[in-house]
Amino acid sequence: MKAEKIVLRKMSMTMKSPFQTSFGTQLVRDFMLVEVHTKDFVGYGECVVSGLPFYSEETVGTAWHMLEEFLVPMIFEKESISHPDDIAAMFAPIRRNNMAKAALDAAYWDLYAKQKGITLAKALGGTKDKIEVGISLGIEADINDLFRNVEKYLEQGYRRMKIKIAPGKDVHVIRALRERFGNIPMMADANSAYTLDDLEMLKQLDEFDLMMIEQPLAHDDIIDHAALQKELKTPICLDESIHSYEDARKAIELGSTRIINVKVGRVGGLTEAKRIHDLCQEKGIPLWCGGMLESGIGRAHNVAITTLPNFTLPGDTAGSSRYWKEDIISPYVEVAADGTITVPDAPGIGYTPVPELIEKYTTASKVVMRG
Ligand code: OSB
Ligand code: MG
Repeated sequence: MKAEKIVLRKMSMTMKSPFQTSFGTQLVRDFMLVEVHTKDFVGYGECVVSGLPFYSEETVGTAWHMLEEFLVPMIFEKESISHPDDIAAMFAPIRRNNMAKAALDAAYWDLYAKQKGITLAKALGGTKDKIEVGISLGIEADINDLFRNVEKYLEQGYRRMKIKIAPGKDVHVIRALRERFGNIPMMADANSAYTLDDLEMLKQLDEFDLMMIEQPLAHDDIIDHAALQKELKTPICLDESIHSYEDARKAIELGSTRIINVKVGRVGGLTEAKRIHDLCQEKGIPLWCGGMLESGIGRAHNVAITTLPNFTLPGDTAGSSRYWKEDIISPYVEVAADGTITVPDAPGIGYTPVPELIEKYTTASKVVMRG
């Protein structure tokens, strides 16, 4: 794969409704896209940063800097790239900046599959032609709005409800949902809002038979989570704490996590996501694919990675229309009435990025040519 041209884009898309977590509220998604152009194909990757460094330290500004100054020049130093795994190896000396790296890794995986004329799912070693999905629901000021959301997405067929919690919006919210909706598949995501001082409150959640509690403690912790897991019946699922295969290995070894949420951006790309997949399969740790409120392009990559066999729990890859009035791919990612997405069979990511729509939501771009 010989890149002739790489295009970097800053994107800004407004969601249908604000999404509130314990670390803030988002309505506008500022992120980046990268396009890798060869003579015959274009590979697309989404960089799932946001405007503010609250979920992770990376932002549009830091990712742009890393891509422009370091990552894209490294690609052009090579005559060509023979396999997308080489991208991860090439970027390894650069510390962290995983979302910036993942964007190019994803574009090369798309390119690789397109050149071979196969789906990205197949290129990654996927084994499913349908994936199961759930939905992530933000914190609502009025619990009736949350009730309405749960009702709406249950009706649409989503296979599990993930409820964002934060101090003051936790036990009573989960209790109210259990009382109203009965034994639906449900989990909670705290986005690091608690500490071990909240142990008694966290133990109260055990009563509600949640599938798991996601990232209750600090974003950079795997020690306290191990202590907490010993006290809880509910399985802990780490999100923010896992940036790599090594993080996953250590967290599993310590007993800090019984389930892992894999986000391609957070772990630095699809190659690393595959390594984590294989490790977790061997260790008996089930996975699901997390989301970063992606446009259709990042969403398509998430669909593809979820076809790997150890992604056994419904992920956060909801349909395009849950977020966007207008998505930048055709067709949209659609969730069927049974809560599944049928994996597309066109080569590469399988959904077609629409150049005019990409242009419409681009706020800045830079074209870098070989040589
Ligand atoms: O913690 O999983 C998270 C969105 C942005 C940042 C972090 C998270 C989320 C979500 C939404 O839960 C997942 C999605 O619908 O894309
Ligand atoms: Mg999370």
